Amino acid sequence: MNIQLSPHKKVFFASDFHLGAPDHHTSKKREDKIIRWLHEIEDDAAAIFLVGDIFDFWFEYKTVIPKGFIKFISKISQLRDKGIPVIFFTGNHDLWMKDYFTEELGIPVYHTPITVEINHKKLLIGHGDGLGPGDKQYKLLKKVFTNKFCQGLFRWLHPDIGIRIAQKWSGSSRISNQAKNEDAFKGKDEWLWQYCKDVEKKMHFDYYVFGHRHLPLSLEVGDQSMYYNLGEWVSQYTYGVFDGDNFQLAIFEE
Ligand SMILES: [Mn+2]
Repeated sequence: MNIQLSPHKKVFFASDFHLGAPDHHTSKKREDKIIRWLHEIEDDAAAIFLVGDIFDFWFEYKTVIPKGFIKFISKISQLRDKGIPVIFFTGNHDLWMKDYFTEELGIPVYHTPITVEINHKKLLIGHGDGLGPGDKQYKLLKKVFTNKFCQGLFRWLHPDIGIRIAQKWSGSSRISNQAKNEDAFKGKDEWLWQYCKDVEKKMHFDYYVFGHRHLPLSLEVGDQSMYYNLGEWVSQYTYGVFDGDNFQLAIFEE
């Protein structure tokens, strides 16, 4: 993908909205906040990358999608009608996204990191789950989650049952992550940072942009190379903005 920015235009990045969690009321408040953010940036936006875990759970049945999120989806639809490219990535919570958003709104959905060139700067963008060393337990789980047969079995459960199970599971994995203090900065053991350094040895990127960690980070990968983690929107409301020269992390304050 190649983007050439006109003067005063910028590219925006955000991840880990976790819409739907932890309950309907809290999620609705967050959804409204995201919409206000999108409204604020839309005049400047040359493109908007939503880098995974947009939904706390998402699954596309053959004829059914999960209820809810209608205001968020309408806002995205409005941005698309204005001609603003919106790019989705799946995260570990919504990896069951298929072609619904592509067919309805012309939004590409990526399941793995992609290379994007913006004003001759090279960016590697992805959610970040399952990359780098370690996290063997999740990597095994991802094999089950992405297995066609397992997905087929899940699809045959009635959505009222399947989605309830998935939401319970999603909530419990979040709580156990908090208990393990997964969200704390791990210093040189930050495995996504290690992943960036490994890639950089073979191929240069000016910017590595990931989500998944729920921890806003800006770390040097090498000479003229930075790793940014976008943080999350459950309590921090952080996003990335690139104007063609500088990448910055910002907080949506209103
Ligand atoms: Mn997440």
